[in-house]
Amino acid sequence: MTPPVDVSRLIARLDALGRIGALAGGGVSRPALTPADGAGRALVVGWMRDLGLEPVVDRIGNVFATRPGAVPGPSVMIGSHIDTVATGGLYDGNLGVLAGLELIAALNDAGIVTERPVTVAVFTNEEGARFQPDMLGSLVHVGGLDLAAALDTVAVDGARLGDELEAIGWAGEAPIGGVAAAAYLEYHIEQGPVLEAEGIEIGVVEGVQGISWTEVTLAGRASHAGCTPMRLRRDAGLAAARIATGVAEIARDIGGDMVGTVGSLRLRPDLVNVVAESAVMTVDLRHPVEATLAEAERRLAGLIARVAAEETVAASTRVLARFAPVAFDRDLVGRVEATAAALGFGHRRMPSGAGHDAQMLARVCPAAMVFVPSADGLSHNTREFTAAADIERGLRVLASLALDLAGRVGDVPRAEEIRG
Ligand code: HGY
Ligand code: MN
Ligand code: MN
Repeated sequence: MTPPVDVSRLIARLDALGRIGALAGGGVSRPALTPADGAGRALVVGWMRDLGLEPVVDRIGNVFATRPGAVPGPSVMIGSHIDTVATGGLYDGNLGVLAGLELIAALNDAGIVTERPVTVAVFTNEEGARFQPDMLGSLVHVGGLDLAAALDTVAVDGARLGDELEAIGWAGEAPIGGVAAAAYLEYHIEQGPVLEAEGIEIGVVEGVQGISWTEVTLAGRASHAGCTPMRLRRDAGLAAARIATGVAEIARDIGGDMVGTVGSLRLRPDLVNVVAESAVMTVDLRHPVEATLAEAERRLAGLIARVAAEETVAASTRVLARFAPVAFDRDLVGRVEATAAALGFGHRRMPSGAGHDAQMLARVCPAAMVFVPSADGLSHNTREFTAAADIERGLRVLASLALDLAGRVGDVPRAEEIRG
């Protein structure tokens, strides 16, 4: 049975949240623990209170709002994130959190009493673009990262995570891991081209591929671009460029699902007539099979050593994130599939190319995800878009399954019934 969810109400909330950090020309910029993130949190927590929930904030800033069930205990948790990359869209993360609120609203509207509590969760710093690793808040929640170490994480802009959390007023007092989940569901846009290309309405996500993020620092020597013979240069910019092309060659040579990305590359002094003294770059490698991801990492290490020697620069590396592939709970994945089928939606099983908080919750409870198509396969792009009809289908799958998992004790007597 599907609670009476209202997709227009969900879309209105997506639009309202999207106005916080809105970019001229479209898109959203709400990087983790910036004032825009703080304002987004305040809006969402206000909606939680409007729905009769009492949100709690833990010490890493995760927010949990629970609708009580007839029987106290671990809840059915619906979660995701509302921080975005700096060139983000309306849907990445936000859809999963606001769909959870829409479920709560529908349960309230219908007067449904669930057996289990239902919790909506907002996890801190899922994106990992400002503070690494990604999925940091949910990783701390499940005990995968020490709170003190997380609070001492330094951003790419030099800020300390704990200071930023205090500065935006979202350093909570609730203990880490204090809200237990019996099961975790995350509703998310696919962020890639598969569902749209195949004309399929629902993605039944079987797991998340492995993720390897490395920061590479190359130290050469600044010199005059016009006066320094090529043979005498220690050009960090050239070394970085060779590594960047080498990353693409590694991914293409391994082939299949292997992907490799150099998303950030900063040169110093970054001047037209100066041979670059230093380069700091990031390498994002991903693959569904751990052994293959490890092979790509080995090849990257060899590439860096070889280029550094040939260009006479010093190279150092720092791991920013490393997560092995995660398989979601088989039974729960099966129930996502069965729910989509029961609702008559076309569906297919698939892996997630992107990381998600669900991969962390999977460490402590059965977790699964529901995907809907991304227009043009775009995400982490201001043109990110998912049509209302697609949003509604995913919402109905999420709501139906969540109510099944929570159990339905019965309807609270409606006021008119009581009056007789
Ligand atoms: O990078 C990712 O996969 C996610 O967006 N944090
Ligand atoms: Mn996301
Ligand atoms: Mn993202």
